Amino acid sequence: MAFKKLINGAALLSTFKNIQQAKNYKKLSLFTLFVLLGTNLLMAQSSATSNTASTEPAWGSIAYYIMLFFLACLGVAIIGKILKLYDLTQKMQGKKGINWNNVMGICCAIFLVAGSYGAYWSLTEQGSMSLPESASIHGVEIDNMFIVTTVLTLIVFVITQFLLFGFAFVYRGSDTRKAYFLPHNNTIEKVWTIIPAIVLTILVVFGFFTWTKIENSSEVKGDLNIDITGHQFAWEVRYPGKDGKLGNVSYKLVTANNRLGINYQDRKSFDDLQADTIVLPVHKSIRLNIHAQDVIHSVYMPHFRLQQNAVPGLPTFFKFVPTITTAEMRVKTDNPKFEYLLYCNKICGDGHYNMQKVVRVVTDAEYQDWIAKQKPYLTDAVKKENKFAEAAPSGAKQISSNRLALNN
Ligand SMILES: [Cu+2]
Repeated sequence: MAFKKLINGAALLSTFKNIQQAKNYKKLSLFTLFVLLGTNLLMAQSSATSNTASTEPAWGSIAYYIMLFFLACLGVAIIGKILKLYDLTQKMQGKKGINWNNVMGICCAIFLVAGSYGAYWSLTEQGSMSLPESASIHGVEIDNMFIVTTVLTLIVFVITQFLLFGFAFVYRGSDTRKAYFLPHNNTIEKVWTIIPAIVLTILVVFGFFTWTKIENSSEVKGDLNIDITGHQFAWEVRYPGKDGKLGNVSYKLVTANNRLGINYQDRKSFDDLQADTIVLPVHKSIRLNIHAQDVIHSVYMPHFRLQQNAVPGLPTFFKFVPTITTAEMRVKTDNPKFEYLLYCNKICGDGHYNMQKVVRVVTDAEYQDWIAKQKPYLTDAVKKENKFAEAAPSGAKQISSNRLALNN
């Protein structure tokens, strides 16, 4: 209410002669308020940027673009008013006013040219930013699919935009021409229904076969099994030990010392290793076993064209073969600090942004070196908790009979 009073007050205080003038003052005071608010917002953002010593300039903020948009609208409105005024003056002088059909037609032609250039600029400037070079075998197939779809939609886009705005310009309203009324045409209906249906069917079938090939686990035997578990807000990575097999896990077994709920009744789990970084040997088939402990997360590795949801209670997996080592990619991208990254691609809570992990693709020899240095999950604390017998590094009898207590 106070805000409304302020606005009306501003209008009342002004020396207006009639109601229309009062309304204008009201609009003007609203606009002033908006500009003030926008300026404050801009200044606040610019000071926040300087405080955090970020390199992002103030003009990169959303407020700036909103202001720019309103300014552009204002510009268009002013030009419109001037034209209208000119039109009226011409008519008052008995001359022919502005031909608005021509104005609209030319506007459509300008929009076609400017829009086409905008689309071209966007494709050439930003197209290369959309996805980095694929670093996995199946990634190349996904990229091919992406390119085919983009080219097809681009052809349709160019044809339809030229027809739409070209017709609006060439056949703009004229006193000498009468529009042809076309209520219905079966041939046109058939053409624009059947052609897109065929093209879309080809694309969907193409996609279906590619996806089946990627997902078909029976064809590829996983050379390396890695468990990846998402929880708010981190990823846990588990590598198999010398036996090459991972032990079973169960959420019921999760404790402070056993955060993955590894089942230590399962001998395969004795040598399972924990790792901070995901290190992958190049040209080997990797099977990521994906788990979640609380909410839905998503394993997303854009360079490998890999994304799979991590769903609590529903373990999933994804198989892929990395083809380019991190060192090779550093040369290719001319960036000595380049790293492959794993992100969480589900907004899973306020610390979601923090769910990032470095993925390093290395040669087989480098991988063997690295894996030899990783520590097992079976620490002394876990052994104590599970009442492992003293000095029993291998063999099934090292677990005491009290281990069922874990299930409580
Ligand atoms: Cu997450």
